[in-house]
Amino acid sequence: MQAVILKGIGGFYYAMDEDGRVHQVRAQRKIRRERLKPKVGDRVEISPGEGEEDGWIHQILPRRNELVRPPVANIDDVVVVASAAAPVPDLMMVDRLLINARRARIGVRLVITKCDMDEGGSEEILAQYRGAEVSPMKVSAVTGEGIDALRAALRGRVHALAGQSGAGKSTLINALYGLELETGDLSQKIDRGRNTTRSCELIPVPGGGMVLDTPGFSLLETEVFDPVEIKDSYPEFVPFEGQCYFQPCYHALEPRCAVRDAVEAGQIDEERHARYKSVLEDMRQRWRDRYD
Ligand SMILES: Nc1nc2c(ncn2[C@@H]2O[C@H](COP(=O)(O)OP(=O)(O)OP(=O)(O)O)[C@@H](O)[C@H]2O)c(=O)[nH]1
Ligand SMILES: [Mg+2]
Ligand SMILES: [Zn+2]
Repeated sequence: MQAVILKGIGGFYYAMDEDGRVHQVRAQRKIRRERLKPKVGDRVEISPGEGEEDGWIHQILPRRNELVRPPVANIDDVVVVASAAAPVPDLMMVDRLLINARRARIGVRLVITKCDMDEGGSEEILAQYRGAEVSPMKVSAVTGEGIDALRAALRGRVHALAGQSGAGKSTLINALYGLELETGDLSQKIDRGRNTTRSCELIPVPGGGMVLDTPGFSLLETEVFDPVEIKDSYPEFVPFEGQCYFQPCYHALEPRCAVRDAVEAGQIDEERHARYKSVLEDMRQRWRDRYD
């Protein structure tokens, strides 16, 4: 029968079948030999165990998409969570999450949370993502603002929440679905120097969708790829593509670049473009060193 892997712990996997029953299964030797490691979100062919016995995974069905860290597959949307208040949002991290999700062909959405403590922070963030096609939403887990609208937007979809430690991902999932995932206050996170959320588990939610909580600072691992492809993850550059003097153009330092002109004219956010240039520089370095 077919099932979806909800979580994996030490060689055991928990796979949910079409009737919502969860089976404890292990990967057949054939799969291990092929060096295929089942991932959370994988659709698998299983035979359930009898009684106390474990069942077996016979086959991993082809993946629609996958991420390296956390190792998950077949996600519809990555919901990037950033805080309107503390911790000060790390927008470089937001940009990198967007790039990774878009390269993996996963939908993206930017959610600004803690809007009950907003003193203008949310508008400052949103201004930088005008034209970036991130379907932004503002929410607060304290007042409930925006929670129903976000739940409706995510209905029936498999979505992973990602973003900085302390941004409020687990708290938001609890508010959306009435769950009791562990959350932690900011001072504690700094003292302990680690994330509150550490595991990676898909949770079925009403409406046929599933949610995945992730630890802050995960989802960031990028493969090394040709730096000229980074701009493909910036929808706000698209209207100017093909209008630059040099082709292909990196939209970084080249003269007579239509994207840089658009930045000067205020049509593309300056800080987002500045961060783009440093992501580009970093990838150029890694691309040059890729055979070392
Ligand atoms: N005022 C306010 N505080 C919030 C809101 N959402 C989360 N918080 C607080 O922010 C802190 C961090 O929340 P978590 O949900 O643990 O953050 P996280 O993103 O899951 O963090 P990691 O698991 O470490 O990645 C907690 O003290 C929450 O109570 C909100 O909407 N408003
Ligand atoms: Mg958490
Ligand atoms: Zn250009």
